[in-house]
Amino acid sequence: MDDLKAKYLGLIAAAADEAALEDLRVQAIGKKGEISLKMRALGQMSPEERQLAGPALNALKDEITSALSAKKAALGDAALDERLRGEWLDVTLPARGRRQGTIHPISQVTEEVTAIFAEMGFSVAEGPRIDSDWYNFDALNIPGHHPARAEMDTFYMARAEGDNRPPNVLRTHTSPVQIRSMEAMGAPLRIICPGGVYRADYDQTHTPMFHQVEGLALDTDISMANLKWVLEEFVKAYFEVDHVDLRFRASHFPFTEPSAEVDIRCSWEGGTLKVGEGDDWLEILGSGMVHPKVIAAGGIDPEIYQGFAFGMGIDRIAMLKYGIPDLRAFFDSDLRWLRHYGFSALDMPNLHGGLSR
Ligand code: 2NL
Repeated sequence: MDDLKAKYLGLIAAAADEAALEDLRVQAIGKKGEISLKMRALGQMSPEERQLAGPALNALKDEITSALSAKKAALGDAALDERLRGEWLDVTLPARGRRQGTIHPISQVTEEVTAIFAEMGFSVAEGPRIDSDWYNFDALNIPGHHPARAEMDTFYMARAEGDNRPPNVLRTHTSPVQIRSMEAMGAPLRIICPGGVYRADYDQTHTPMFHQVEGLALDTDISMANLKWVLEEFVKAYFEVDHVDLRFRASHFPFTEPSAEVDIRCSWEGGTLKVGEGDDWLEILGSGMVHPKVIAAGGIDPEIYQGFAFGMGIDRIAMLKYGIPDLRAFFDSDLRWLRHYGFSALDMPNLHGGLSR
């Protein structure tokens, strides 16, 4: 028994890897292992012999089992140490100049818009891209028969056979995020909601997925004057000019009353856009005072709170600011295009360091 013990404990201590350890386990205490066979032979012994050999064999088996698992753990630790040594990395080294992609203009513009509105006290809210028709339409005062529903070229999700609930939709605007934010945070509220939206439309100026940023400010004393100031500040900061003229044109949206589309004064000299001068007007966003029904749909009392909302296309304002002629190139994943129009990951837009460099 002592010889067996010395033999196996020695072999286990010397095992080089987990495979060798497993071989030893089979050899010693596997079904036909040396110790297992001896245990099987207990049946042929006299009761006196068995009383001595049985417990001793059991103790030996236990000892070998724990030696095996201790060695296995030690081998695992050693393997981990080895791997950590091999994968050691000095994280304080400067980044390699092995530039593959760049920051996409849509990401850049989203960060720019976020930085501008953050300065004015707006936080960013996000939500699901697949949402119920209630959040996408009804809550926004767009009932089932409303022409806006048909006009939106909505993508509908499939329902399981026999499920007669109205189908979910790919959100056609980021407004459902604003309804969810009203429900979750109540008023007063100042948020912007940037993100991808979907409409079944594809041509020179439309892609089935595009990006929008909407804004919402609710409080007890908000008027169109606040909307005008916020948008003026935004346009100046975004186009990085000291002066702009805005033109508010009466319009109609189901979710705002009154509603206005906003144009900015500009010129197109030699094909490049100059904001703040010239005799042309460029439409950049839609806006208005939030419809009381929409405030109520967000679980907020429209007798106490009112506010403004606006929405604009991120892709569109990115094309305008950075002179990108073709919308569809945004979604081509062409590295050459991205290297031309993209931005450095190390230049984070902020109002003090400059939005774009
Ligand atoms: C456009 C027009 C707009 C809004 C979006 C909004 C959201 C809520 C309540 C009220 Cl929750 N309004 N969003 C309001 C006016 C216009 O977008 O032309 N976008 C590109």
